[in-house]
Amino acid sequence: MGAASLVFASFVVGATRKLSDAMEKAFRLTREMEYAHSIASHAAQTDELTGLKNRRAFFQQAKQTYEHCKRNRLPLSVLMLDIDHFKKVNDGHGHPMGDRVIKSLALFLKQRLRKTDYIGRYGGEEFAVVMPDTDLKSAYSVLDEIRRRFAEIHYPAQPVDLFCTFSAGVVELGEGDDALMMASQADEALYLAKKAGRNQVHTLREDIMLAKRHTPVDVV
Ligand code: GH3
Ligand code: MG
Ligand code: MG
Repeated sequence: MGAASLVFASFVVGATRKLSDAMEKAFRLTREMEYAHSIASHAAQTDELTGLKNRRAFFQQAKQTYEHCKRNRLPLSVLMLDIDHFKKVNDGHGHPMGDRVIKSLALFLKQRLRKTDYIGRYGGEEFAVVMPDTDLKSAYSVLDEIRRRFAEIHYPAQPVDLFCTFSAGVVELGEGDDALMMASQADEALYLAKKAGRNQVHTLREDIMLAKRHTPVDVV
């Protein structure tokens, strides 16, 4: 009887150890899968060149911000930026220089915008920005200052250094029925900035534009 108990006890100990090993392995595999999933999901939302949100991820977040600001009656501004004469940069200085300018503008925006603002790479040399809790006048001022400073950067090149500018459009909550519509209105304002001579920020509101007239400087 004593021997049988001993055999049974050692069987239980062995089985418990195997079960515990199997559970530990299962936990480890689950953690590894979660890690792999988070890497894949980050990659699916991120633009490879700039590390910014890609267009899809940007819009997912923009929709949420739009709903939040609308529900809580908070101001919200949406911006669209496009580098001026970018084809000339690629044609005159090569694609790697073009990439460098895109990366530089992405970093420049990241450093100068607030932590709560977010940026998406909307297309090749186009960026979209959401500024929660920011009205049109403030968004316009911030962006115009960024535009002015960005135009001062020079990229060493031959025979002369390269300077780049961007044009931008800004709209605020109310100028569009949803996030997508706001982006399309900001695009319309951007088009006005291009048409007016580039290297400038436009809104669809005359009063804001009249408050801060500036001379465009087409430097590329
Ligand atoms: P505009 O002032 O009217 O915006 O003129 P633009 O020359 O910038 O016009 P457009 O938007 O047509 O040109 C954009 C160019 O950007 C065309 C495309 O080859 C280039 N491009 C798109 N994506 C990339 C990229 O990732 N890297 C580089 N180097 N070039 C890109
Ligand atoms: Mg473009
Ligand atoms: Mg362009």
